[in-house]
Amino acid sequence: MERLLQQIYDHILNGEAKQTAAAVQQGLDQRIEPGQILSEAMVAAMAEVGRLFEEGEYYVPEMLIAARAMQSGLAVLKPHLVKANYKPLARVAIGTVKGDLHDIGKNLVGMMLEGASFEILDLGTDVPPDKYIAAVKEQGATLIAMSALLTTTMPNMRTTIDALKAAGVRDQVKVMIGGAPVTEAYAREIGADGYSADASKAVSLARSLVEA
Ligand code: B1M
Repeated sequence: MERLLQQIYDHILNGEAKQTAAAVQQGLDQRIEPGQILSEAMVAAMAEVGRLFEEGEYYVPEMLIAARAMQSGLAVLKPHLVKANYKPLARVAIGTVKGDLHDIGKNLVGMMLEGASFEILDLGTDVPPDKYIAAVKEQGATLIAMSALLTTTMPNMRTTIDALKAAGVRDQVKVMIGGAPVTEAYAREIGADGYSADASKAVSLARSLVEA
């Protein structure tokens, strides 16, 4: 069993999507607990991917390829996690803010969060404030993750936070922000709960926000 979990871990680190899916299926066939496959092989591999990225050994392409391999394994695993009543850490509504169509960074953050046991509601790009509000009110999101790549769309992060307040749901949800032009100081200025510079740090930030 340990050998198979190690294989899944290695396939993810090497970005081998087909092999990851096949090894996850093999694990399920051998009656390994879905939660164990997720935490001991997949989440562990994505944590290592994050570490390698922070150490400068992996770059965005390697991280993306590994995240895609993780997702192919997750597609096989998900129905079994649902059956086993597996509880994700939190439901995260992620999107690129209104007016902004850049989604590569946002998708990477979403994949890394999914690899760390968060449930992802992907709201897409060009997301107006009312969609974030609906994700909280109607879908029970407890964490909002906003991305912006343009200096001209950054102010829509503030607009969204203000809209969450006006809708009376700001205290039901944590808000994290990121994207190339965004800074820690800007996060503080607009009343977000946190900022992260990259997808790996986004995972530790999200964990600390849901634990708080
Ligand atoms: Co655009 N673009 N673009 N573009 N584009 C930039 C952002 C730009 C810096 C290029 C430049 O001029 N040097 C510039 C912005 C200038 C500014 O505002 N200061 C720019 C511009 C001007 C534009 C247009 C206005 C161009 C035009 O039409 N005249 C236009 C705007 C369209 C719109 O959005 N309304 C536009 C369009 C496009 C394309 C459609 C062609 C394409 C996007 C394709 C897509 O996303 N599907 C595109 C691209 C690819 C880029 C660059 C080249 C690359 C962005 C990217 O994907 N990086 C970009 C230049 C650059 O950044 N070097 C540029 C890779 C990605 C992994 O990094 O998104 O930074 P990034 O995400 C990182 C971190 O920022 C962080 O984690 C990620 C991974 O570590 N992160 C988060 C991101 N979101 C996070 C959220 C978090 C936490 C961390 O928590 C919630």
